[in-house]
Amino acid sequence: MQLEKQLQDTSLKLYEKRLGDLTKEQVYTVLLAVVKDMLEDKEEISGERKLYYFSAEFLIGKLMSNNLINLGIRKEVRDILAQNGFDLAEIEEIEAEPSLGNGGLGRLAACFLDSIATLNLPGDGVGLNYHLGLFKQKFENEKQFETPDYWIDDHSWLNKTRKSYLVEFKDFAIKSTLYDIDVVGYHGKKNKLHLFDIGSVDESIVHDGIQFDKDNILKNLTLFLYPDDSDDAGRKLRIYQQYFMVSNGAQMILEDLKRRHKDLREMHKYVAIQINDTHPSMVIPELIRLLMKEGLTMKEAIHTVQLTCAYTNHTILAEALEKWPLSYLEEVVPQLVPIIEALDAVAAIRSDNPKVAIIDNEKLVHMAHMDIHFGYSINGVAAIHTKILEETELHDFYELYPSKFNNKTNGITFRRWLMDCNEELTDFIDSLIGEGYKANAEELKGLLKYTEDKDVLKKLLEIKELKKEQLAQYVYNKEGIKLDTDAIFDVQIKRLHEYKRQQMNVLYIIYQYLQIKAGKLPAHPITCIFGAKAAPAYVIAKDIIHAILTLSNIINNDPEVSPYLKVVMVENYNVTYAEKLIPAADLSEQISLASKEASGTGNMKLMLNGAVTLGTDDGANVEIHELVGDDNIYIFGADSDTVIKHYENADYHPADILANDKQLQEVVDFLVGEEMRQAGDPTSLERLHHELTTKDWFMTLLDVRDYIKTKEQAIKDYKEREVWARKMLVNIAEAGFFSSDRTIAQYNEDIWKL
Ligand code: 475
Repeated sequence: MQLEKQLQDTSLKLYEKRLGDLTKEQVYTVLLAVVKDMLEDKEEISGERKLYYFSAEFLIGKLMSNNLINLGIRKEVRDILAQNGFDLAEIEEIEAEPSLGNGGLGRLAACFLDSIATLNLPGDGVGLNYHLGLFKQKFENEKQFETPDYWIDDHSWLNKTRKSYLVEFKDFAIKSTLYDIDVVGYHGKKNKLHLFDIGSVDESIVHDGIQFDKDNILKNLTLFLYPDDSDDAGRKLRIYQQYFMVSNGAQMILEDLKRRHKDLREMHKYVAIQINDTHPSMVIPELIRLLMKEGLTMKEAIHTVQLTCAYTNHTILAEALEKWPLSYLEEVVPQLVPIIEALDAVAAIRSDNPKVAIIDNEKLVHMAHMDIHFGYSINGVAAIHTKILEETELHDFYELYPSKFNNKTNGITFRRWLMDCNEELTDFIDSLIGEGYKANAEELKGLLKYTEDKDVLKKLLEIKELKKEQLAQYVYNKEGIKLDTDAIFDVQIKRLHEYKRQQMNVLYIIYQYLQIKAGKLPAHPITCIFGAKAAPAYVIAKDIIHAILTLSNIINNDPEVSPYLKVVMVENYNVTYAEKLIPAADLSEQISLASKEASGTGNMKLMLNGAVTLGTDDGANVEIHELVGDDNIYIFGADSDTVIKHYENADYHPADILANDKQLQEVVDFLVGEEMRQAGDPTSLERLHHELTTKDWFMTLLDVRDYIKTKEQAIKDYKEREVWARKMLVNIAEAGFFSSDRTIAQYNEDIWKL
């Protein structure tokens, strides 16, 4: 009653009309105003000791439905809107998605904020308010093009605050503006996401897709997430962005401590800082610098900073481990250089091993090294990842600081990745085991008692069918492609990267196509669905997209083949699309080269929604495998030890494999055969073919045979509907471990101690 009145009153105030007479856009604006008021009134979580989660990315996605769920009013709002002739789902679609992240790392940060608030822990996010998030992907001539993604409009969740700090660079100083987004916990109080910005950013400098003048910092500082760093100007802009983020965050933290009359020498008693990958690593020297300005000696400053900062590593890929030339830092933030040199000197006293130096012989600053020396914790994001860090990648550091290392297997928030995106499944689970699992995810195990219950299994299949139909409708509206919901929905959705091996899936598709052409039909029709963006400067990744789109044209238009095999790559894959694809997936493709995927989190979301994993023993797949057992997962491929040995011995050569496998050679050569050249761009296809046959750095050909075989088995098993439904049930039941509430409880227990 109260809520209905609020909505009607707001409707009259804003539009002088009753709710039922508004347009959908107006209804969205009214709902946003009411929900923002409710958030405003929520109490903030407080405590002596507070966490600041520093991250260059917060891939929050749309927030309306999540906020309604966490405020506990979603059903009520839906009913009120229905009475007034509106469908809540349609209203929620209107919100623009803030794409403030690339993929897993950014989405993890968003899930963590949800869980931190839900567990009633005082913890805020600190990041940047990119005016244009990650680019919007467009397909033209079977190729990816990037266009700007404007997401900030009059009605966003951003609240402009009065906080502002002066950030000094070598040649100028900038005053920041702080925007906050309220983060409300599930049936709980709230924290904040702080996004820093400047007033002078100029969106009109963007031209020809996402090009812009990289040297004009006042106009471009917070314009884009991860500007293209393939040139010097782009790399320097990243340093500007990173320093701007951490200097603002550090100033905000110290201001708060002073307001609370705390002794800055004891900052570590009141503050924990989690450094999400190395993008915020400059927070360490910046805090030291600011504390020294406040009168601490360098020794005192280092002491308290070292007890405040903790670092999470998300990848072992060399390209993602940031190393900044000291000369760049001198050009952008010279005030940090003497401090970093001092830290390097302290590190050199602790160990004379050149492999753990902060500044190397080529005068490159290794950001991760600084984090490990001057943080109190370093964690990997899945058991196998942490083990590889300890034993291989960061072994010298592990010997130096064994007790700093710990594992925190990633997790996902069930509020978004079950309750929000799959209400039908949520309601069904509620009816079987009650709602306790929403606060204590381990209770999902209660579902295991239904593994022999035919009605339950049947109902699970019906829900999956329904979600597939909903997806088919959505895809048809967006892409104009008709999906056959009887087919297996085989889903690979993640950033495009060679280590994730979308190209292996491509080879499978070619293999299957050639089989069908030769009259050998698959056990069951299969629809291969991709969603992925390629980094704008990553040429081979774009070639892989081109191969997928070209193949999909050939296959979908071939009446002989398309009843059995279809290929769809959805345009502009983002959080919103993920929320539609995940509940509809049958098979979850997690096929990275073992040792390379730190954890993966899509694997967890898909499992929770009843998809069965087809994957390598990599990242969190290993833990999924242990939980569900051999019968409920399809594992294939070389293990991480084998892969690491191949790299050490440099003895992997794709040509050796092709020389002994005529059929595989034929499959690979199809990429540059007549059909593909006619339908696509020969230059791009040849480049991909050349890469695969001469380098294949991520060992596609090593695993592709086992992959094809295992996938064929999965397709066969899928036909046994009840047996398959049991696999689905076990996956859902065992997904409780992957709740980010569990992950955050562990971070707090072992690292933050809030
Ligand atoms: C891992 N992003 C996943 C996920 O822990 C893991 C790096 C440099 C610049 C921009 N973005 C990045 C990542 O490294 C990233 O997203 N890493 C991912 O972190 C969360 O589940 O395996 O690849």
